[in-house]
Amino acid sequence: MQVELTKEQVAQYYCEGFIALGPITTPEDLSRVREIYDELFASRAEFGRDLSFDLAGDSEEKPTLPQILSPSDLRPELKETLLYANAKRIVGQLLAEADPMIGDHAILKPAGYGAPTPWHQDEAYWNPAVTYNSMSIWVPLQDVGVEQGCLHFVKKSNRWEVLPHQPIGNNPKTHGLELAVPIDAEWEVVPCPLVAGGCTVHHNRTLHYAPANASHIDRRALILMGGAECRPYPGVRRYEWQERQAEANAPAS
Ligand SMILES: O=C(O)CCC(=O)C(=O)O
Repeated sequence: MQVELTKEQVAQYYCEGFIALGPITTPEDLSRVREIYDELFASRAEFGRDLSFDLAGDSEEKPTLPQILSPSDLRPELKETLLYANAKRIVGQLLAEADPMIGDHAILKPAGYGAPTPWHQDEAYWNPAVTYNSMSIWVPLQDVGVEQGCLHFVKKSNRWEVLPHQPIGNNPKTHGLELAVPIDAEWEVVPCPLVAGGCTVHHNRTLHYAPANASHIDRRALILMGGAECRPYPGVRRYEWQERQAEANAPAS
């Protein structure tokens, strides 16, 4: 099974900043990925705070949005799965790159108390001196609707600059970011429910969010990120929110 994007899907990604796809892997492959995913989250305490933390708060006991960075470095067999091969194909087709680079992370929204992932643009997390052309392929490992916390996107926000952000709850000790300006009623918000092993693909500037998990099943999502070579940002840009986080989290001297 090899994923081939249609011309319409490629055009929609560039025009609207995201696309939603059906399954990009087989049930057997997905089941193996889910098994590895669950093992990773069961042992997340061992990975240290550089690789595993609460994105939305600072609770070690009961994180409301636990995240693991680079799961395929921790479990290299993930790289051998059909899911990763097809994610790489999607990036390759959207960027016309034969061998695109790819990284990953994983976000779990626990059943019943998984926090919302606030509105944000991924680029707000990255180096302000650099311009990116990258994308995230967001794969739920079970069916996901609005009740479980599927992604929602603002159509055509991929064409915007990076908007002002702040740490979640305006607490600089928090890892996650949220938009620091109000949502405009004119923005066209599109929820993207998916079947297990389906995916959305969004650009690094596309505004997105995911509601809390109000259901009784954990929402497991694996996110593969791919991109083309970065270029220097044309101009000067500072991300004051990153500076506040760095200061708040610096070791006491
Ligand atoms: O999984 C989530 O709740 C958020 C994912 C996200 O923000 C992303 O993939 O860029």
